[in-house]
Amino acid sequence: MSVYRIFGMELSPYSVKVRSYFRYKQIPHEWIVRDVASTAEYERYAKLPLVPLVVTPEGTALQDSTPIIETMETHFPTPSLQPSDPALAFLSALIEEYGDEWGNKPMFHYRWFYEPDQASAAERLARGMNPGLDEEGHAQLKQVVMARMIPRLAFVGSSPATREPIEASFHRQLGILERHLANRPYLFGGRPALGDFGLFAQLHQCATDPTPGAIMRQKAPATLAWTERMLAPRATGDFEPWEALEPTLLPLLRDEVGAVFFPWTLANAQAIASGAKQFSCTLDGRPFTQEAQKYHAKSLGWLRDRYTKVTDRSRLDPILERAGCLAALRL
Ligand SMILES: N[C@@H](CCC(=O)N[C@@H](CS)C(=O)NCC(=O)O)C(=O)O
Repeated sequence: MSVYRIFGMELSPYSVKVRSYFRYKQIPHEWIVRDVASTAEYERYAKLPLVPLVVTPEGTALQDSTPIIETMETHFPTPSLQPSDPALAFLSALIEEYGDEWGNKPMFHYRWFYEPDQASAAERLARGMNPGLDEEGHAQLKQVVMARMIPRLAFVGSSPATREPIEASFHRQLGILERHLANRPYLFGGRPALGDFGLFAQLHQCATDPTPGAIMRQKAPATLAWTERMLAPRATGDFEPWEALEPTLLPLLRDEVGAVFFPWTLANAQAIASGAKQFSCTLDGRPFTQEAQKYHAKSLGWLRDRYTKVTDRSRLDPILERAGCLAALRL
Protein backbone atom coordinates (compact mmCIF):
# COMPACT_ATOMS: atom_id res chain seq x y z
CA MET A 1 0.00 0.00 0.00
CA SER A 2 1.79 3.17 -1.15
CA VAL A 3 -0.86 5.77 -0.45
CA TYR A 4 -2.10 7.39 2.72
CA ARG A 5 -5.58 6.38 3.74
CA ILE A 6 -7.95 8.95 5.29
CA PHE A 7 -10.87 7.41 7.15
CA GLY A 8 -13.44 10.18 7.36
CA MET A 9 -16.98 11.33 6.84
CA GLU A 10 -18.35 14.00 4.56
CA LEU A 11 -20.22 15.55 7.52
CA SER A 12 -17.12 15.67 9.72
CA PRO A 13 -15.47 19.09 9.47
CA TYR A 14 -12.11 17.81 10.70
CA SER A 15 -12.13 14.97 8.15
CA VAL A 16 -12.85 17.36 5.28
CA LYS A 17 -10.17 19.74 6.61
CA VAL A 18 -7.53 17.01 6.45
CA ARG A 19 -8.70 15.82 3.02
CA SER A 20 -8.43 19.38 1.64
CA TYR A 21 -4.91 19.60 3.04
CA PHE A 22 -3.93 16.32 1.31
CA ARG A 23 -5.47 17.57 -1.92
CA TYR A 24 -3.61 20.89 -1.72
CA LYS A 25 -0.32 19.15 -1.12
CA GLN A 26 -1.11 16.57 -3.80
CA ILE A 27 -0.24 13.79 -1.39
CA PRO A 28 -1.39 10.44 -2.83
CA HIS A 29 -4.32 9.37 -0.68
CA GLU A 30 -7.47 7.35 -0.58
CA TRP A 31 -10.63 8.70 1.09
CA ILE A 32 -12.36 5.90 2.93
CA VAL A 33 -15.84 6.58 4.23
CA ARG A 34 -16.09 5.52 7.86
CA ASP A 35 -19.07 3.27 7.29
CA VAL A 36 -20.09 -0.27 8.23
CA ALA A 37 -17.86 -1.70 5.49
CA SER A 38 -14.70 0.03 6.78
CA THR A 39 -15.34 -0.55 10.50
CA ALA A 40 -13.03 -3.54 10.99
CA GLU A 41 -10.13 -1.81 9.22
CA TYR A 42 -10.79 1.47 11.07
CA GLU A 43 -10.85 -0.29 14.44
CA ARG A 44 -7.50 -1.96 13.77
CA TYR A 45 -5.82 1.45 13.76
CA ALA A 46 -7.94 4.00 15.66
CA LYS A 47 -6.85 4.70 19.23
CA LEU A 48 -9.71 7.15 19.75
CA PRO A 49 -13.22 6.64 18.34
CA LEU A 50 -12.87 9.74 16.17
CA VAL A 51 -12.49 10.70 12.54
CA PRO A 52 -10.37 11.63 10.74
CA LEU A 53 -7.95 8.76 11.05
CA VAL A 54 -4.97 8.79 8.70
CA VAL A 55 -3.07 5.56 8.10
CA THR A 56 0.36 6.12 6.55
CA PRO A 57 1.77 3.83 3.83
CA GLU A 58 3.92 2.28 6.60
CA GLY A 59 0.82 1.49 8.64
CA THR A 60 1.18 4.21 11.30
CA ALA A 61 -2.08 5.65 12.60
CA LEU A 62 -2.45 9.42 12.97
CA GLN A 63 -5.38 11.15 14.66
CA ASP A 64 -6.42 14.72 15.47
CA SER A 65 -6.38 17.08 12.50
CA THR A 66 -3.84 19.64 13.75
CA PRO A 67 -1.15 17.10 14.73
CA ILE A 68 -1.92 15.16 11.52
CA ILE A 69 -1.17 18.26 9.46
CA GLU A 70 1.94 19.03 11.54
CA THR A 71 3.26 15.51 10.97
CA MET A 72 2.53 15.62 7.26
CA GLU A 73 4.29 18.99 6.99
CA THR A 74 7.55 17.35 8.03
CA HIS A 75 7.28 15.01 5.01
CA PHE A 76 5.63 17.40 2.52
CA PRO A 77 6.93 20.92 3.19
CA THR A 78 5.99 22.33 -0.23
CA PRO A 79 3.97 24.22 -1.23
CA SER A 80 4.43 26.10 2.01
CA LEU A 81 1.39 25.96 4.26
CA GLN A 82 2.34 29.12 6.12
CA PRO A 83 3.50 32.62 5.15
CA SER A 84 7.25 33.11 5.66
CA ASP A 85 6.60 36.12 7.93
CA PRO A 86 6.50 34.56 11.43
CA ALA A 87 3.86 37.08 12.55
CA LEU A 88 1.51 36.03 9.75
CA ALA A 89 2.27 32.35 10.32
CA PHE A 90 1.22 32.69 13.96
CA LEU A 91 -1.96 34.60 13.05
CA SER A 92 -2.81 31.82 10.64
CA ALA A 93 -2.34 29.22 13.41
CA LEU A 94 -4.49 31.39 15.69
CA ILE A 95 -7.29 31.42 13.13
CA GLU A 96 -6.97 27.65 12.78
CA GLU A 97 -7.42 27.27 16.53
CA TYR A 98 -10.39 29.65 16.49
CA GLY A 99 -11.99 27.69 13.63
CA ASP A 100 -11.40 24.27 15.18
CA GLU A 101 -12.48 25.12 18.70
CA TRP A 102 -14.96 28.01 18.44
CA GLY A 103 -16.08 27.79 14.79
CA ASN A 104 -17.29 24.30 15.57
CA LYS A 105 -19.88 25.80 17.93
CA PRO A 106 -22.12 27.57 15.40
CA MET A 107 -21.67 24.57 13.12
CA PHE A 108 -22.81 22.04 15.71
CA HIS A 109 -25.45 24.37 17.12
CA TYR A 110 -27.25 25.02 13.83
CA ARG A 111 -26.96 21.36 12.79
CA TRP A 112 -28.57 19.88 15.89
CA PHE A 113 -30.71 22.72 17.31
CA TYR A 114 -33.30 23.23 14.57
CA GLU A 115 -35.57 20.44 13.34
CA PRO A 116 -34.96 20.80 9.58
CA ASP A 117 -31.22 20.78 10.22
CA GLN A 118 -31.46 17.78 12.55
CA ALA A 119 -33.42 15.85 9.93
CA SER A 120 -31.08 16.79 7.10
CA ALA A 121 -27.87 15.90 8.96
CA ALA A 122 -29.28 12.67 10.42
CA GLU A 123 -30.48 11.63 6.96
CA ARG A 124 -27.07 12.18 5.38
CA LEU A 125 -25.15 10.65 8.29
CA ALA A 126 -27.32 7.54 8.32
CA ARG A 127 -26.97 7.07 4.53
CA GLY A 128 -23.20 7.56 4.81
CA MET A 129 -22.82 5.14 7.71
CA ASN A 130 -24.83 2.33 6.17
CA PRO A 131 -25.76 2.92 2.53
CA GLY A 132 -27.17 -0.59 2.04
CA LEU A 133 -30.07 -0.33 4.50
CA ASP A 134 -33.67 -0.62 3.35
CA GLU A 135 -36.00 2.29 4.07
CA GLU A 136 -37.16 0.92 7.41
CA GLY A 137 -33.61 0.27 8.59
CA HIS A 138 -32.57 3.70 7.37
CA ALA A 139 -35.43 5.41 9.25
CA GLN A 140 -34.37 3.57 12.42
CA LEU A 141 -30.73 4.50 12.04
CA LYS A 142 -31.74 8.13 11.47
CA GLN A 143 -33.55 8.08 14.82
CA VAL A 144 -30.51 6.52 16.50
CA VAL A 145 -28.27 9.26 15.07
CA MET A 146 -30.61 12.01 16.29
CA ALA A 147 -30.93 10.46 19.75
CA ARG A 148 -27.15 10.37 19.98
CA MET A 149 -26.30 13.79 18.55
CA ILE A 150 -29.00 16.15 19.85
CA PRO A 151 -28.06 15.68 23.54
CA ARG A 152 -24.47 16.52 22.56
CA LEU A 153 -25.57 20.14 22.06
CA ALA A 154 -24.88 20.44 25.79
CA PHE A 155 -21.20 19.55 25.29
CA VAL A 156 -20.68 22.49 22.93
CA GLY A 157 -22.72 24.82 25.14
CA SER A 158 -25.65 25.22 22.76
CA SER A 159 -28.97 25.75 24.52
CA PRO A 160 -31.93 28.13 24.23
CA ALA A 161 -30.00 30.40 26.62
CA THR A 162 -26.83 30.52 24.49
CA ARG A 163 -28.49 30.47 21.08
CA GLU A 164 -28.16 34.24 20.67
CA PRO A 165 -24.42 34.68 21.32
CA ILE A 166 -23.60 31.63 19.16
CA GLU A 167 -25.71 32.84 16.25
CA ALA A 168 -24.48 36.44 16.66
CA SER A 169 -20.92 35.14 16.36
CA PHE A 170 -21.81 33.25 13.17
CA HIS A 171 -23.38 36.36 11.59
CA ARG A 172 -20.47 38.58 12.64
CA GLN A 173 -17.93 36.07 11.32
CA LEU A 174 -19.69 35.97 7.95
CA GLY A 175 -19.92 39.78 7.75
CA ILE A 176 -16.18 40.11 8.38
CA LEU A 177 -15.18 37.30 6.01
CA GLU A 178 -17.42 38.64 3.30
CA ARG A 179 -15.49 41.91 3.24
CA HIS A 180 -12.14 40.19 3.57
CA LEU A 181 -12.74 37.65 0.82
CA ALA A 182 -14.35 40.08 -1.61
CA ASN A 183 -11.06 40.65 -3.42
CA ARG A 184 -8.82 37.72 -2.52
CA PRO A 185 -9.21 33.94 -2.90
CA TYR A 186 -7.82 32.93 0.52
CA LEU A 187 -7.48 34.44 4.00
CA PHE A 188 -3.81 35.37 3.58
CA GLY A 189 -3.84 36.13 -0.15
CA GLY A 190 -3.35 34.04 -3.27
CA ARG A 191 -2.82 30.67 -1.58
CA PRO A 192 -4.34 28.83 1.36
CA ALA A 193 -2.70 28.84 4.80
CA LEU A 194 -3.27 26.70 7.88
CA GLY A 195 -5.95 29.13 9.09
CA ASP A 196 -7.99 28.62 5.91
CA PHE A 197 -8.14 24.87 6.51
CA GLY A 198 -9.38 25.19 10.08
CA LEU A 199 -11.96 27.89 9.49
CA PHE A 200 -13.34 26.80 6.13
CA ALA A 201 -13.96 23.27 7.39
CA GLN A 202 -16.59 24.42 9.87
CA LEU A 203 -18.21 26.90 7.49
CA HIS A 204 -18.33 24.34 4.70
CA GLN A 205 -20.46 22.13 6.96
CA CYS A 206 -22.71 25.11 7.72
CA ALA A 207 -23.15 25.65 3.99
CA THR A 208 -24.54 22.11 3.62
CA ASP A 209 -27.11 22.50 6.43
CA PRO A 210 -30.51 24.10 5.71
CA THR A 211 -30.57 26.99 8.21
CA PRO A 212 -26.97 28.30 8.16
CA GLY A 213 -26.66 27.37 4.46
CA ALA A 214 -29.58 29.67 3.61
CA ILE A 215 -27.97 32.49 5.63
CA MET A 216 -24.69 32.02 3.77
CA ARG A 217 -26.35 31.94 0.36
CA GLN A 218 -28.23 35.13 1.20
CA LYS A 219 -25.55 37.22 2.87
CA ALA A 220 -22.16 35.67 2.26
CA PRO A 221 -21.63 34.65 -1.39
CA ALA A 222 -17.86 35.35 -1.35
CA THR A 223 -17.45 33.28 1.83
CA LEU A 224 -19.51 30.49 0.32
CA ALA A 225 -17.33 30.56 -2.82
CA TRP A 226 -14.22 30.36 -0.59
CA THR A 227 -15.60 27.29 1.22
CA GLU A 228 -16.14 25.65 -2.18
CA ARG A 229 -12.66 26.65 -3.36
CA MET A 230 -11.17 25.18 -0.18
CA LEU A 231 -12.51 21.71 -1.01
CA ALA A 232 -9.68 21.42 -3.57
CA PRO A 233 -7.52 24.50 -3.01
CA ARG A 234 -4.80 25.64 -5.39
CA ALA A 235 -2.14 28.32 -5.10
CA THR A 236 -2.96 31.11 -7.54
CA GLY A 237 -0.68 33.83 -6.15
CA ASP A 238 1.48 34.77 -3.20
CA PHE A 239 0.67 35.46 0.43
CA GLU A 240 -0.02 39.16 1.01
CA PRO A 241 1.84 41.32 3.55
CA TRP A 242 0.08 42.24 6.80
CA GLU A 243 -0.36 45.84 5.67
CA ALA A 244 -2.60 44.66 2.82
CA LEU A 245 -4.55 42.19 4.96
CA GLU A 246 -4.99 44.31 8.06
CA PRO A 247 -8.01 46.49 7.15
CA THR A 248 -10.31 43.48 6.80
CA LEU A 249 -8.48 40.74 8.74
CA LEU A 250 -7.92 42.64 11.98
CA PRO A 251 -11.71 42.74 12.56
CA LEU A 252 -11.78 38.91 12.59
CA LEU A 253 -8.94 38.80 15.12
CA ARG A 254 -10.41 41.60 17.25
CA ASP A 255 -14.18 41.07 17.14
CA GLU A 256 -14.21 37.27 17.07
CA VAL A 257 -10.88 35.79 18.23
CA GLY A 258 -10.14 38.43 20.87
CA ALA A 259 -13.69 39.30 21.93
CA VAL A 260 -15.35 35.87 21.83
CA PHE A 261 -12.93 32.96 21.46
CA PHE A 262 -10.36 33.97 24.08
CA PRO A 263 -12.79 34.90 26.90
CA TRP A 264 -14.51 31.56 26.30
CA THR A 265 -11.41 29.36 26.04
CA LEU A 266 -9.71 31.07 29.03
CA ALA A 267 -12.79 30.46 31.17
CA ASN A 268 -12.78 26.83 30.04
CA ALA A 269 -9.05 26.43 30.82
CA GLN A 270 -9.55 27.94 34.29
CA ALA A 271 -12.40 25.55 34.97
CA ILE A 272 -10.29 22.57 33.90
CA ALA A 273 -7.38 23.74 36.07
CA SER A 274 -9.63 24.07 39.11
CA GLY A 275 -11.49 20.84 38.48
CA ALA A 276 -14.85 22.58 37.89
CA LYS A 277 -17.36 20.64 35.78
CA GLN A 278 -18.99 23.74 34.30
CA PHE A 279 -18.01 27.30 33.54
CA SER A 280 -19.66 30.58 32.69
CA CYS A 281 -18.36 33.62 30.90
CA THR A 282 -19.84 36.74 29.35
CA LEU A 283 -19.91 36.89 25.58
CA ASP A 284 -21.40 39.87 23.77
CA GLY A 285 -22.70 41.04 27.14
CA ARG A 286 -24.65 37.80 27.54
CA PRO A 287 -23.97 34.92 29.89
CA PHE A 288 -22.58 31.76 28.32
CA THR A 289 -22.45 28.53 30.30
CA GLN A 290 -21.16 25.13 29.25
CA GLU A 291 -19.50 21.97 30.50
CA ALA A 292 -15.73 22.32 30.78
CA GLN A 293 -13.84 20.40 28.05
CA LYS A 294 -10.29 19.10 28.52
CA TYR A 295 -9.45 19.10 24.83
CA HIS A 296 -9.92 22.88 24.40
CA ALA A 297 -7.53 23.51 27.31
CA LYS A 298 -4.98 21.16 25.74
CA SER A 299 -5.15 22.87 22.36
CA LEU A 300 -4.91 26.31 24.00
CA GLY A 301 -1.67 25.02 25.56
CA TRP A 302 -0.38 24.05 22.10
CA LEU A 303 -1.25 27.52 20.79
CA ARG A 304 0.65 29.16 23.65
CA ASP A 305 3.66 26.90 22.94
CA ARG A 306 3.52 28.03 19.36
CA TYR A 307 3.46 31.67 20.51
CA THR A 308 6.47 31.13 22.78
CA LYS A 309 8.41 29.64 19.87
CA VAL A 310 8.07 32.81 17.78
CA THR A 311 11.55 34.20 18.42
CA ASP A 312 11.07 37.72 17.08
CA ARG A 313 7.69 39.03 18.23
CA SER A 314 8.34 42.67 17.45
CA ARG A 315 5.79 42.70 14.62
CA LEU A 316 3.43 40.12 16.09
CA ASP A 317 2.82 41.53 19.57
CA PRO A 318 1.49 44.94 18.46
CA ILE A 319 -1.01 43.17 16.17
CA LEU A 320 -2.10 40.81 18.95
CA GLU A 321 -2.37 43.78 21.29
CA ARG A 322 -4.65 45.65 18.89
CA ALA A 323 -6.73 42.48 18.48
CA GLY A 324 -7.10 42.06 22.25
CA CYS A 325 -5.36 38.66 22.08
CA LEU A 326 -1.97 39.35 23.63
CA ALA A 327 -2.74 39.07 27.34
CA ALA A 328 -4.38 35.66 26.90
CA LEU A 329 -1.34 34.27 25.10
CA ARG A 330 1.09 35.57 27.70
CA LEU A 331 -0.77 34.17 30.71
N1 LIG B 1 -9.75 17.53 17.50
C1 LIG B 1 -10.17 16.47 16.61
C2 LIG B 1 -11.68 16.39 16.57
C3 LIG B 1 -12.19 15.16 15.83
C4 LIG B 1 -13.68 14.99 16.04
O1 LIG B 1 -14.29 15.59 16.95
N2 LIG B 1 -14.30 14.17 15.18
C5 LIG B 1 -15.72 13.92 15.28
C6 LIG B 1 -16.38 14.11 13.94
S1 LIG B 1 -16.17 15.74 13.33
C7 LIG B 1 -15.94 12.47 15.66
O2 LIG B 1 -15.29 11.58 15.15
N3 LIG B 1 -16.87 12.22 16.58
C8 LIG B 1 -17.14 10.88 17.04
C9 LIG B 1 -18.56 10.56 17.04
O3 LIG B 1 -19.35 11.36 16.57
O4 LIG B 1 -18.87 9.48 17.50
C10 LIG B 1 -9.59 16.74 15.22
O5 LIG B 1 -9.20 17.90 14.95
O6 LIG B 1 -9.45 15.79 14.44
